[in-house]
Amino acid sequence: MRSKFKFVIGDIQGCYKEFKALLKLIDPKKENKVFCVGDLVNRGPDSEKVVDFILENNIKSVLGNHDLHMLAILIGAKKHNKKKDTLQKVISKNKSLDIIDHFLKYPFAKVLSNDNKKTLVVHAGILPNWKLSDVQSANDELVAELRSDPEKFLTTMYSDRGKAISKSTNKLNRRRYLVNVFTRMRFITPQNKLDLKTKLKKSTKESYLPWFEYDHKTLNDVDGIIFGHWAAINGVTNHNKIKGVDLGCVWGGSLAAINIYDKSIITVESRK
Ligand SMILES: [Mn+2]
Repeated sequence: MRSKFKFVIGDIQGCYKEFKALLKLIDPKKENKVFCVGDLVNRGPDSEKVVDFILENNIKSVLGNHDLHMLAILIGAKKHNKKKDTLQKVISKNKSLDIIDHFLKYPFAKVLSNDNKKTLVVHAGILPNWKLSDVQSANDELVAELRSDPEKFLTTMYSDRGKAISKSTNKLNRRRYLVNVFTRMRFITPQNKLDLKTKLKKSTKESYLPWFEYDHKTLNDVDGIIFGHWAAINGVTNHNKIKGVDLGCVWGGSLAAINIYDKSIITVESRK
């Protein structure tokens, strides 16, 4: 069966004008053929307009770190940081419950199927030793916990937990680590330890490599992986099956969409 989704859109981060311009190019008939890679909001100028559009048009996405951050603020687990966050208008909209309801439907990982081909979408990345079933069970575990007690989840998820989990890891640290893998990871060691500080192209720490440079077991089960989150690499992975789609629109780059059928990329320049 053909997926209704045809394009995966990169990190919008409140860049409403560029988002609308991109939709005009890739989905002129408004058939809602797009799936987003997360970080729909924050840092950019028009998060409240993006949120309105997302809710009105039932746009689907995986969760990014900024989406979780917005949820944490809306639910009262975290304060809006005036120096960095640009979510004031979202908060004052008086629509918190609708926004929370909508974003809580988003998973951390999603497989889009098209013509017997499968594309995995995540915000930041996955662990190299995970098979697709492991990706799905980690996703299911987080989603179940987030939906059953959002307040507790969003209050306790913040941590730079980068140490890999084992069977003995307690539930809270396990959850923090998995959230970091799906929504914040860039560099990782062969032992699955995360460097959550470095945002550049290269880690200064020895033995840390970009997560997509390892052999990935999931690639035995899917045909490709699409991720966002890492504007500094400008989508370049030098990997024929793992593609980055965050071209840093909010930082003056561009907003991109990848066609999951032919992997072609369509971009709209930042209007900043
Ligand atoms: Mn991100």
